[in-house]
Amino acid sequence: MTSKTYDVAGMTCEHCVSAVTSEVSKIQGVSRVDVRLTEGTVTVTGDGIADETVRLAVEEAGYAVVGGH
Ligand SMILES: [Cu+2]
Repeated sequence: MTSKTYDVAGMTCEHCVSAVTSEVSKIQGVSRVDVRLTEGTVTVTGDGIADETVRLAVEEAGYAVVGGH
């Protein structure tokens, strides 16, 4: 199991946190999603999760992954 943190642009309130958490949680293999509003990040923990899959889920929620770690 690995954890990876992504920067997410556009989150401004708890609704945004819920939307991102909900979409990213749907990804197969994800066991934990931790969105930090003040830092503008989402940390995804699980097995075999591709960066591209996370990026698409964040976009589905209406936000964008920026940069890369
Ligand atoms: Cu919001």
